Amino acid sequence: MVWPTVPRTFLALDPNEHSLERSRVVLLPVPYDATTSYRPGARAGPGAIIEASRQMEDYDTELGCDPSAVGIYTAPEIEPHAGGPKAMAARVHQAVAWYAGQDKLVGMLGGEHSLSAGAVRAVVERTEDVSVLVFDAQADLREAYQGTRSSHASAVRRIADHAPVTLVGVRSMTVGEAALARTRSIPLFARGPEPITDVEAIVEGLSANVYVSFDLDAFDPSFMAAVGTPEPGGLGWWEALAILRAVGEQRRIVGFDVVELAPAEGPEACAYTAAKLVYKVIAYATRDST
Ligand SMILES: [Mn+2]
Repeated sequence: MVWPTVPRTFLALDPNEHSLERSRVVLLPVPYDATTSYRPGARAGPGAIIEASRQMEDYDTELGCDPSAVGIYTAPEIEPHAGGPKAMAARVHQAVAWYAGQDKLVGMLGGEHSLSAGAVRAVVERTEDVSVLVFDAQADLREAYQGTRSSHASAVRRIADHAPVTLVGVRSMTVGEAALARTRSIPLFARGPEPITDVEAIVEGLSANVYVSFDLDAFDPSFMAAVGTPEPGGLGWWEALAILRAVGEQRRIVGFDVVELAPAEGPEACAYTAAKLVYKVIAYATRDST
């Protein structure tokens, strides 16, 4: 085509230039929510993130580079599985394993948080010494919730079945979850009245390889209201990015997800913020190769 077009891809990147073969990063949209117990709608999250990302600009002012230079392939959406969250996580596992098997850095766009366990499993199966850094307002450590062990409320518990977990941004949990975090010595950086500034303490507890699972409700709902379970007193934008930047600098990010955007529950700006977060994680994770 000789006329200008705007592709329906992440950052509106040219799909010929950013083909699977030529890209270092694969973004995998998974439009699925079924176990969401408060405000459903995360199934619309991946589409909203990609749509909003088409308005973003490519240069990273913080790092002084073009993170998209590594190649970012927007993969076809995974079809939802009506058999339930466990079957859906298995489908995610299958897809992430396939892309990761081609040496791609896979970023899953959710969708509800229960999907992350499938992606983590795929990464852990092919990479040694992986720990998972989870950003979340809730601990999500329940063994089961509403009759399933694969609920969004059990998301971190199911991740922990595959790899050690560090939790950041938590400000809501049950008595049982608090006890479990203590007995299992899960590093838990709760968000209180002050911002989390002890970045080194977080990074120190992580393995050489890190999978980042980012539930958007970790952010403060004042700028991230479009989530299923908004919780006051969350992380600030640069507060979270400082942690992610340090992880990218001191560890190898081997996979990530950004989940739980429920676009209908908040201002449209939330989808843009989520898209920008995805781009920042890509930037921190691939910085050496740009
Ligand atoms: Mn969660």
